[in-house]
Amino acid sequence: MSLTVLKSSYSLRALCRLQRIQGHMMSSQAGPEVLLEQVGNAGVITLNRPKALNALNLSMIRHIYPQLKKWETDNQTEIVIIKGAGGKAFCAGGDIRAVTEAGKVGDPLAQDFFHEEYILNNAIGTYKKPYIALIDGITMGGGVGLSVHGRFRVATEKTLFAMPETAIGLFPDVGGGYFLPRLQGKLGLFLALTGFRLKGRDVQRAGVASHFVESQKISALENELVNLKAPSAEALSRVLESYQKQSSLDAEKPFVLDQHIADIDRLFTSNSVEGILHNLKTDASSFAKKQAEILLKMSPMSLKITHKQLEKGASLSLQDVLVMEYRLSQACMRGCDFYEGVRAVLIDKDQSPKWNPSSIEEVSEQSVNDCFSSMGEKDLRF
Ligand code: QUE
Repeated sequence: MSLTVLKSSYSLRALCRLQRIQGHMMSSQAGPEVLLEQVGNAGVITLNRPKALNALNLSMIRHIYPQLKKWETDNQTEIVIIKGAGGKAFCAGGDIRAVTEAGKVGDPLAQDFFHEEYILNNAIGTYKKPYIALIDGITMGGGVGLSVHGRFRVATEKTLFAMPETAIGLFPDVGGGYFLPRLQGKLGLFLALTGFRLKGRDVQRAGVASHFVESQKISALENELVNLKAPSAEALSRVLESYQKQSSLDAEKPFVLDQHIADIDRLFTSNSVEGILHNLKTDASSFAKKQAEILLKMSPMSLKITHKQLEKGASLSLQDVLVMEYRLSQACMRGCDFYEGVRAVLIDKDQSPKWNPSSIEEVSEQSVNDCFSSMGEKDLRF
């Protein structure tokens, strides 16, 4: 089968050394789920499951990781670019439906997926060459893990960012425990507990993206990046800043949370989820009431895990956060809310999960602490 990949998207293709390095055949006609190419000076990763919003599965992780490590020491590769195919999504998350199905029948995929995903997240966070994520579309959960730890993250007006895991009985993983508590004030905890969605320029204003460039300029930007002769971090910054300067879309629009940021810092400051809910319920503002309603729909167990995850993560390295999150992922696989959340949101789509325990008050401190316990030999190691 012939695999001609994305050649036409590069106007200087005659000058580019374009080589399809590796791809995974998903099924007979669907083509590779991830494209790994050398284009000019760059290693280019294209997440290529557009019908599934480029959701990340274990097979994609197993193709990306070894190639990323090869590029890290390869003399011909100066930078790495990651993007999504199809124009709609960068990556809408992990293929968690497959993970929960594996978890139900004791298939090792349920461990391997998180294990290998977090190893990949760490490889991105510690990458020795400039890593540039073009997050031009939906970027949630697992997609955030493929971008946020990299040196450059370019948002567009099509970027939709969220860590929505408390809605499915999980927690904001892929290093959420590291980057979220490092956002301004209590913004990260707010995003983590409520799953609030940030769009376009606001993704940069929140500190998740490093740059904002209009979507229609992204392919020209990519072309310039792959053809840079000496792509030092400074040279890349200059190119990205020049594209950013030429992108005036929504420049005058204030940050969506401008009016609420002081309230978020005040209301989300508490050493417990119960305390935050109390703050929200007793506040006079409609914003606070709305956030209380949102939190009451989320998995109570997930909310308590997430609160502690970010509290601990604030003073841990990315590696130590990922060790903690791997323990949490396996605790969620042992519980029931993750299965019930995926059923309600992704399978039956009834949006009516029956959480167990069903209220915050019923979640014991002990049961939360147990999720953070060492797994000894089975712990994630780097
Ligand atoms: C909350 C989530 C996820 C979600 C929806 C939520 C999530 C996730 C996906 C997703 C989206 C498209 C896919 C897919 C998974 O949706 O984590 O396989 O094709 O991965 O409300 O946490």
